[in-house]
Amino acid sequence: MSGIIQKYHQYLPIDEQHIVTLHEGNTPLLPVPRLRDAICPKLAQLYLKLEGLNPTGSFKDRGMTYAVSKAVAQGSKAIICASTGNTSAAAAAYAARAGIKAYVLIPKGKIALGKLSQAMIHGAKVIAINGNFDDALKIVLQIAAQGGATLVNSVNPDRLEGQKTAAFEICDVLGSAPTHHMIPVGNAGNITAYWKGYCEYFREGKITSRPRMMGFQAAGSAPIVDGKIIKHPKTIATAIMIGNPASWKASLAARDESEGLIDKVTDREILKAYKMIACLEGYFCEPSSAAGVAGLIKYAERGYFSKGDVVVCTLTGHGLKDPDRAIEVSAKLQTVRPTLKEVLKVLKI
Ligand code: AN7
Repeated sequence: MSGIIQKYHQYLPIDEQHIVTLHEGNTPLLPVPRLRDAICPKLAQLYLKLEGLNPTGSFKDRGMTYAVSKAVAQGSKAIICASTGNTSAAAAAYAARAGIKAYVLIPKGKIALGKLSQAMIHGAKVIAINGNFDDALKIVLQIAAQGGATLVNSVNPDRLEGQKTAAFEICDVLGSAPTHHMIPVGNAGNITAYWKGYCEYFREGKITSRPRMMGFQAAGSAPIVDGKIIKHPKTIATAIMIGNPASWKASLAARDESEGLIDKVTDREILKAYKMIACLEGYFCEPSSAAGVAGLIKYAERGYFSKGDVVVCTLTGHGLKDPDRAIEVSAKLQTVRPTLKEVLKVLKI
């Protein structure tokens, strides 16, 4: 067993001795027939790429293993990032693994508790700012420019290089590319990275077609769709509450070259998808992760798909990151006296 750098070493050049890995990647590509039948029965197959099963519970580990390895190779003793939560969790973990420092800026009160706990337990220096993600990113860009620490936000190209391996894995498992790839969009790094991965495999003849990239932002936080920076982004999907995406331009190229689209889904649509994935297939993702599936529902209802299409939805992060939201959207927990009679009364069986 090894991580993505060893597995795809010809695509991620670095000296073996500098590799910092938690054995990320190789995540399941789960066929989900019940979800397919509920959303769009004419699809040949629907798969979920379970990125929440990476070591820190999100897809960020793919980019972080390579960015931190490169930082270490260059002699860096510290990394820094702004984050809506998952990047900071991964940065903190890989810095701990490498024995270097991590500095993290987060928007106060706007990151899920599980993610905050991760950054803290791994020993990162965490600072909350009274502002949003975009404010935090501006500050860390300045600190990194002064040379105090290596920037590991996705403006660091090594992050996207690592993240493209998820597309490789999908093609390796299927033996071909899907027809459509549905994915949440925040900073728009991941959609850009997947497209890069598909294009590299296509150029090498490992796949003979490429998917349409279908990205989905949250409606209150959809700068790419609305065509303007959103000063005060709002959504329950805190991971993608980003008003000025770092990879804005590159994601437009991914959209256009793939003849795909980037659209928005409402919080209500995101939460519906979030619950469907959990209830119909037994997999628990965080709300933001469900944006791609929410987009699938939206476009299936419009009759967008054709018979025989093969669709992959990336579920970017694990549900346990944000347990409060799961409890909030579920049936109320009932408490009764500890007797058989009382329990049977509530169970109605
Ligand atoms: C679960 O952690 O930006 O479009 O700072 O955590 O590549 O930004 C997280 C983003 C989707 C969006 N799903 O990916 C951060 C951060 C989850 C996420 C995204 C994020 P990009």
